[in-house]
Amino acid sequence: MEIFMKNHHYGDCNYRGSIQRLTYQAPKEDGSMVEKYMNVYLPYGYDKEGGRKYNVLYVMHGGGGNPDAFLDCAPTKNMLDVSFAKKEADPCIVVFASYYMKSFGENEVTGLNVEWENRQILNFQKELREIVVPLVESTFRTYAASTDPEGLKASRRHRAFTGFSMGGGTTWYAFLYNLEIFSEFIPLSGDCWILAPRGGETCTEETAKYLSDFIKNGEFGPDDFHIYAATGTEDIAHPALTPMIGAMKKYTDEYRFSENFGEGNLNYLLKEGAVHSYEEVYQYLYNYLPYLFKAEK
Ligand code: FER
Repeated sequence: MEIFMKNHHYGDCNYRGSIQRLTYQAPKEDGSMVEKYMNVYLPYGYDKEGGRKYNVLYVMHGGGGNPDAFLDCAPTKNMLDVSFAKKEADPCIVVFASYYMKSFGENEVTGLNVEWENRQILNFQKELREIVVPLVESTFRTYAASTDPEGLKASRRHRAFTGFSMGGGTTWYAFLYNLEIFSEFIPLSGDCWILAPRGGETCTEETAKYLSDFIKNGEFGPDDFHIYAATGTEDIAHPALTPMIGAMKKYTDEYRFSENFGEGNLNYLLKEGAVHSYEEVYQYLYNYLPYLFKAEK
């Protein structure tokens, strides 16, 4: 199927959002604390419209990255400014966080140990639920009336997660471990590693069955979430993500695939010729952004 993508081109925009840095302490695996930060994008007008509440999109970088990666490696901020200024998408708060348990600038990542990375993105789910989301949503004007588990659950329709590569893997884990507090998921060029690294390729059918059983046996049904997946035909994630989505489609009780974005609960964007890079995946985000947060409030 041919995908008709729109392309964002960097251009002047007079309605610019701002970016604030939030720092926080998080516990490492050994219990010691580390100072971390995240970048919080506040859309244009945030300061003026006192009574307004905002949806929140959480964004995760790829392997070796940091909270600045999406902002440094692609014109993501300009894309957000333009989307909101042109009213293509509803203005939302966008949070750029990190799964690494370190202070950035200290050490360099040398080569990727997939087992270790897989553990980090899984461990991050607790920090996401217990520290990141409560801090962001008690600081800024969101739909969370409170940031205890009940308050976050009640506002789950107003919270989405996306990420690139290992951040795409983090997105699948957010789906499996934090569906109580998130309803929309945009895995960009990353497959689900719940059974094994590159499980979408090495154990395709088992991974799809795991994802199906998760919904079949869980608290939330097919109307309670939406997955917008994407990659490119020259992307290293293509041999893992494409067969995995294909296998998920067969579980029609849980996954309602649609070629029309925003319809069903599972969409897929496969861009001809696109490689594994921030410059490609931020464009997928641009295409999906208009469909976010449209569900019944
Ligand atoms: C994937 C392809 C590549 C994926 C992760 C990667 C989680 C990561 C590669 C790297 O960081 O080098 O499908 O899924």
